[in-house]
Amino acid sequence: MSHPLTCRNYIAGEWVNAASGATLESRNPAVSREVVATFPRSAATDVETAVAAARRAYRSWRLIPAPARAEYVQRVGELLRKYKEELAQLMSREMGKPLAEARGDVQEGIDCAYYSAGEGRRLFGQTTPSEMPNKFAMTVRMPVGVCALITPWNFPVAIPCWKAMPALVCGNTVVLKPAEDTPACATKLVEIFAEAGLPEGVINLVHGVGEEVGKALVEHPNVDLVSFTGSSETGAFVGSTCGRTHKRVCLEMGGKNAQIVMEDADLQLALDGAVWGAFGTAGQRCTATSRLLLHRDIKEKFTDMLKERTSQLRLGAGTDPNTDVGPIVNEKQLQRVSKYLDIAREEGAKVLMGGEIATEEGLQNGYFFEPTILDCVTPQMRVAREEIFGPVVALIEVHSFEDAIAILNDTPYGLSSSIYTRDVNRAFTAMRDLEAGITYINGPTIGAEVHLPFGGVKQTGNGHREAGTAVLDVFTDWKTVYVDFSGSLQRAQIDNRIG
Ligand code: UN1
Repeated sequence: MSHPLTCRNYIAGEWVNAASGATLESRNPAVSREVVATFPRSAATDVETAVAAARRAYRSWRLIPAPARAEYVQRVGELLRKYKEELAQLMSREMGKPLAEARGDVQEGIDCAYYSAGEGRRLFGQTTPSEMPNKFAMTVRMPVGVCALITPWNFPVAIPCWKAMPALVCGNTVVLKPAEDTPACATKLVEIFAEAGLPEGVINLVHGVGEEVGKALVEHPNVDLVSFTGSSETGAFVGSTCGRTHKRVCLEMGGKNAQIVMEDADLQLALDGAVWGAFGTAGQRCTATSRLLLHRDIKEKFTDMLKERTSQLRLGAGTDPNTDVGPIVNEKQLQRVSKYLDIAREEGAKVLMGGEIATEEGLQNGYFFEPTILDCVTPQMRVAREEIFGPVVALIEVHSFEDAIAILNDTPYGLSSSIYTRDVNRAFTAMRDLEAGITYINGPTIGAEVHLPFGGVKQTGNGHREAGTAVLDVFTDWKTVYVDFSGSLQRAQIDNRIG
């Protein structure tokens, strides 16, 4: 058991405690009594100083040329490479994901740094003819201002990077409010931004509880934009508050992602995808596969294969290299998963495998839930409709391709989707008809790459996308510029018309 780390807020280039001096602790979910870090329990006054610092810094940061801003982000990427292993170990300890996945999380941050940095030399606008002679028309991207970034614990490096890196390249300044479960990961990440030499106030970090710090940020009149990833319940509050206070808001919320396995699929490939999609990160991804829609002709065979493979998964601490499935992040989430199992049983689903909090030797001090397969699930059941965020997958039998598409779409969410089939016509039809922001053909529902848009339709989001060039539309405003070099007044729509 190592000594707990002391995390602080980072405001105007200084590492500081909360004004009140209050602190909280993060714990290792594999060994629940081990304190990983203490961190400030900040309040509205701390948010006030952080937002003021970001506002001051914005005045000069927005004037630094985008390629130069991007160079800082490039440097953050290089430093992330240097600290990759250290950060991955810390992440595994603080939120439990297996080391290989924690390394992937940091890698996603590195990828995002290099990709976003390249954007500093593009940030393309458009030029277009004016309807007048001797007049020029174009669009340029302008920064939005002070951005509040509210991020979850499940990707404690990748998601803050997804948001902060493009925000900074676009000329905004940032106040990051990370999840209370992963303060040490956020602190290390912001230390890296500081080491890259970013001017003071360009990135600020305020730790604390969502209802206190997150709320104060979302309500703050000097915050111009909120980018939020988290639960649908909190997202509804964030969205409505931003609506009321006229802020731009980007919301990434829940998913109830499904993988379809048709009767013509490569079953071994579909199995690999299902196990990775359902149990990777212990199902704690918004892209996790929580429903498997199995064609009736292969359902029995595929279910046997799935049971066999699932029974081989090793539950354990993320820091143990033999672990396949790590713990649930905290007690509250563990209870939530457990509650869904009660609901599943009451609704008449059959627990084929798992279904309990793990109590074996070595696991009983952590928050471990057995990898769980639910059978006889119907699309109306709550376990088929609500996000569980744990290692639980629901099997639903489908009778045809059309039936599979309809059931996949029969949820309020629309983040990720997948179909395994060898039929190219079905693959393209699925690509068109699945109501989701992301569709994988012959691949699992997880594993998005940073240079492509990420986000969902329906209740998953609010129409914005992260990553790819699409994120530029979140972090910039279009300015339309007309340059009239005719030397006389030219009236649009009136002068210079043929009739
Ligand atoms: C999330 O779960 O919030 O596509 C993000 C994936 C990862 C990102 C997941 N690259 O599964």
